Amino acid sequence: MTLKPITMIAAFLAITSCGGPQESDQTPAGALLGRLEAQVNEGKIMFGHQDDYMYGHSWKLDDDATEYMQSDVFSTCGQYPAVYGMDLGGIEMGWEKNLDSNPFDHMRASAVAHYERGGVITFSWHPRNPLTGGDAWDVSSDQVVASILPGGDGHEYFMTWLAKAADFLASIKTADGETVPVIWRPWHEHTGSWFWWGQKLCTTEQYKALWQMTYDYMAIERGLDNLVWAYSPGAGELSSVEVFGERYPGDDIIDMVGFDCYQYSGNDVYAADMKNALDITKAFADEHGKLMAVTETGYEGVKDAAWWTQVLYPVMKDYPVSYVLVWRNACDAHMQHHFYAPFPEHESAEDFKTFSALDRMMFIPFCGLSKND
Ligand code: BMA
Repeated sequence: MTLKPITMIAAFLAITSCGGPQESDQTPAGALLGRLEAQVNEGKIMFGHQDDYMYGHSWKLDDDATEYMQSDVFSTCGQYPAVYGMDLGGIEMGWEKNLDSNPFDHMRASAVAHYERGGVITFSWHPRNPLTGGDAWDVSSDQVVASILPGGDGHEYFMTWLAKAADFLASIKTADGETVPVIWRPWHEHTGSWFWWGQKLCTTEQYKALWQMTYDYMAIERGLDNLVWAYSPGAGELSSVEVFGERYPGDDIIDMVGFDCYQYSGNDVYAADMKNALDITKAFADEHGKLMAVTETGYEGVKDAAWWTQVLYPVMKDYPVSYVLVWRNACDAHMQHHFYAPFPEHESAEDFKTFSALDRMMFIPFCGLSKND
C-alpha cells in the first residue's frame, strides 16, 4: 500500500528504533494502519457496530455511568464488536450530547475503554448546515460548501466548527496520555444528495476542496497524528470505478476507502448491490494501494433469521475487507424498528453467534472481570 509522508516517517522511525516496530516511535495513526494492514493480510474482517456502548435496543447508558460494559453485541455473542463507531454530529455546536443524545464525555471515555480492550474506533460526522442553520440533511441550498471554503462568507465560522471537531479528536487519550488512533470518516455518502455536501449540492472541485481544507487544518495545522482518513461514497450511485473516484480527494489525504450500503428489499438485491460496490471499491483500492472496508451496512430490523451467515458473510468473504460496520440499535420508544445489530431475544441471535465464531470474523473477547467476580 502507498504510505502518506507522515506514515512513512513513522514507519522509518519504527524500523530504525532499537526496539523494533513494537517500540512506538510510530504515530498513533501509523500504528493503527499497520495493525489494519496486518489483519487484512491474515484474512481477518473486523465486525463493527455504531454507538455500541451508548445504548441498545432496550437500554441506554446512565448519564453518570463510569464503565462501558453493556452492549447488544456482547449480550448476544459474548464478545464486543472489534470496531466501535460513533458520530461527532453536534460537536460543532458546542453541545454536550451528540445528535443522537450521546454525551461527548461518554463517547470519549468509552472510546478509550474500547481501545484499551483491544478495539478500533471510527468516527463519522453529521455536522449541521453552517449556512442555513438546519441539520446535515438540510439540502435547501447548493451554496453551503461554496460558502465555507476559503474566501467564502462562512469560512471563518466553519473553521470554528473544524476546530471543535479537532479538539475532540485530539482529546481521546488514555490515562497515560497516549492519544487513541481513530478511523476518521467525514463527508460520507457524498455520491448521494441527502447531505449538504452531497453530489448535487456542490461541484467536484468544491467537494475536493472541502476535504483538502479539512485535512490541511486537522492534520497539518493542528498536527493531529491519530487520524486514519477514510473516504466512503454511498453504494447506490456506484456504477463504475470512475464514479467511485470522481470526487476522491487524493492519495495524500486518504488512507482507506469504503462505501455505505444498506438492504432495503430482498436479499438478492442487497447481495448484488454489495458485490457491485465491493468489486468497484476493491479495484479502486488496489489501484491506489489503500485498505478497503464496508464502512456502513445493515438491514433495518434484520428481518431474516440467518442474515449474518447466509447473506452478509457470503457476499463479503472473498474480499480483503478490513471491517464491516452495522448501524445503530436505536433505543428511543418511537424508533424500536431502527436496529441493525441483534440483541439476545432477536430471531437472528443464534445465527449471529455462529457468524461471530467464524474464523475470519474478528470481535473483541471480554477481558475484564469475570461475571462471577
Ligand atoms: C441515521 C439514523 C438517524 C441518526 C443518524 C446519525 O442513519 O440512524 O436516526 O440520527 O444516522 O447517527
